[in-house]
Amino acid sequence: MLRYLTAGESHGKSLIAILEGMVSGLKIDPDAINKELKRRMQGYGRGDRMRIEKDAVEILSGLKNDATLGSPITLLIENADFSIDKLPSLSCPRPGHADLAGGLKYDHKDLRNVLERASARETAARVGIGAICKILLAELGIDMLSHVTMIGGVEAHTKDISFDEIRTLAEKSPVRCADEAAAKLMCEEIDNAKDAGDTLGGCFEVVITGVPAGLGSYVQYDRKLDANLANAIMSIQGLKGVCIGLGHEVAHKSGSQFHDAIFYKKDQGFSRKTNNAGGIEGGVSNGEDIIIKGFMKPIATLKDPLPSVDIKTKKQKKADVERSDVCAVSSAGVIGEAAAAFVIANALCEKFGGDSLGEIKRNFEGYLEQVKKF
Ligand code: EPS
Repeated sequence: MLRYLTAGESHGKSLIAILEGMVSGLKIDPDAINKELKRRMQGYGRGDRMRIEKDAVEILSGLKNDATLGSPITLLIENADFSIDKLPSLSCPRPGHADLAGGLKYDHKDLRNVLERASARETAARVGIGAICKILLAELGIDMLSHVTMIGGVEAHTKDISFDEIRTLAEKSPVRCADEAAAKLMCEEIDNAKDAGDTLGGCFEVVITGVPAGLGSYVQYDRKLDANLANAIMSIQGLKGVCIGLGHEVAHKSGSQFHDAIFYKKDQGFSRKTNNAGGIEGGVSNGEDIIIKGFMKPIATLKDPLPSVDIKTKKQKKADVERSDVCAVSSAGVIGEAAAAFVIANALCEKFGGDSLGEIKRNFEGYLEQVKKF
């Protein structure tokens, strides 16, 4: 079983993540982690903090000569903006942020004590964890991408574009959107929102390819792969919805329109011509691409703030304003990949036993043979 914890405040000294249960013998190139950290920081609409930080990982434990030992792996990412003790206190909660609910819960009269940990800055640590999981997935032939499919009501059209093309187009887009015309409109919407002192949310898609049939299980609620992916994606700051495959569109379809008919060819095995289920049936991967959509709300810090109440005076006041992003959906997609990579890596370790890379690979390949002969 894989598990991890993160620690660190947004403007504290650093972020830390500890990953436990990763196989031994996996070569970790810190640059592969740094590449993911950099991807997370980019995107049209991100705020000034992303110009201050130079996210880079230091690996404090779990490796010898760049290979995993099977012991806990500790990642450290320094905060360039280490200013927590000097920052002003906050008393007017921002609607949509954790400020008020967190203040009530922990009895914090300075709402900065809430936002420091609630901030999406924490996701840098999670992207570090996901980057290590992706290295394991790559060893087993599993690959993934993310791309933005909607910002501020502008929808991308990518239906007939291949996995590789979507990745190439998304990686060079300022909003990580594979539809260039839509990306241009999304940037305009972000500009308009910024000028109006407002913010935007949207939707991203994660596509995972090469996952064999049989990850997760239908036998118990907490072993369902779709439920575990939904949990991981929903835990990303600002996420309000997750769906697998067509997701909420199921409500518009009949059974014959929705379900993916099954075909068989001797040399290819079982296959589908559609993938409305998003690669998971009954909580179990079915061998098709896994498709996850995440829906992010608009950032809660508005430069033209909504009405709020000062928690000290109880007087009606505008919500506090902090440095923030106008739109962070492009980053959320990268974080979504990391969150999904962890869940898939964990499901692989559960199914194939994961003490060493050699063992998991051997068991994985043996199982693929079994599936081929089914
Ligand atoms: C973030 C760092 C934060 C914000 C953002 C995500 O930096 P700061 O608060 O210092 O400007 O840019 O966090 C939020 C949107 C939020 O609501 O907390 C990051 O590293 O991704």
